[in-house]
Amino acid sequence: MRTRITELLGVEAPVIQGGMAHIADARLAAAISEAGGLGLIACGGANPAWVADQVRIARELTDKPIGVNVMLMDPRAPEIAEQLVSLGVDVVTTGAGSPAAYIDRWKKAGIKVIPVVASAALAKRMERLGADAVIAEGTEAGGHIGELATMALIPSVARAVSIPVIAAGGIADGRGLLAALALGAEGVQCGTRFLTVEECSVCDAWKRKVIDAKDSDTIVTGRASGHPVRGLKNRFSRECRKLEAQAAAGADVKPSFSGSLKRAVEGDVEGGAVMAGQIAAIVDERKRAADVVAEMIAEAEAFGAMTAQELARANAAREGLAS
Ligand code: TUI
Repeated sequence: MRTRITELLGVEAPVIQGGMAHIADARLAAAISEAGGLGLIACGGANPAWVADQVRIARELTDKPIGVNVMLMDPRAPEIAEQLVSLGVDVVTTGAGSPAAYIDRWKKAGIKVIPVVASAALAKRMERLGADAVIAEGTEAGGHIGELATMALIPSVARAVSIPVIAAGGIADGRGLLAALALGAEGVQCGTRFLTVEECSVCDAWKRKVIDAKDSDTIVTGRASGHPVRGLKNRFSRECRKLEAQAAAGADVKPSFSGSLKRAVEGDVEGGAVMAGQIAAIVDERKRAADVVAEMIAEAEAFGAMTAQELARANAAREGLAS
């Protein structure tokens, strides 16, 4: 499956891994890149020495392209951004802010720059500043989110820019990839889908929660703070929502999000922020990263060749196999 994204990145499959701060390490990134997609190491919440170490390990595990994700709300983002210039990574994706201050520096170092955007206006700005592509991430996604849904955001962003668009938010199988291509994207970014793979370091309880999740099992906290974050319902997210409701009614209370993702990553899946997207509803097995990527491509190609009637039959058969 070739698109401008596979050409740009030098990969076989137009499937890239979501940032996933505190989670995505060399092992996960290398597994996805080895599978023909693009794996990334998450710099969010990490120290520069850890990032350098993980890039070195990923280089030992694969000869394929490797990226990093920079979380721009991270206080250490400026330091990490500078460090990337000498680390020899192929691609940088950014999230939760504007990477305007860093794009020139990264491009001059030969790094492909792909910011996450949540609107057509920001996509246009990123194109003007020299971004190689954009990731348009809908509100279905896990973690820090924007307002627009993927179904509306992708065609809007694809119309607004001429650089290639990668769709994110709510995509976890070949049907999602095919739908994204139909809406004008030339690749997809998946986070939730890769949470449960064998090579992903999150604890078993987190994987279990993703596998067990129904479509209504995610919740958004932090809207009042201006930094909405989607995660799975648990004691932490319910308590946050309760405090947010009390604050809206005038009470002098405020939920604390600091350290909440780290807590969950360390195994406290009731007391921490277990970030995941709405598509957790259809993620129901573990698999290896390589199988996830291969099956996505095969399914998108097979479904893409079908008539409407055949699609209905194929979907029915798919559910029959799943249950
Ligand atoms: O960045 C993400 N998702 C994330 S980051 C993260 S780490 C975290 N840890 C603790 C608390 C909160 C977060 C977990 N998930 N996705 C990319 C993304 N970027 N989605 C939306 C945006 C975005 C939104 C507004 C990007 C830019 C923007 O406006 C930029 C501007 O300044 O105009």
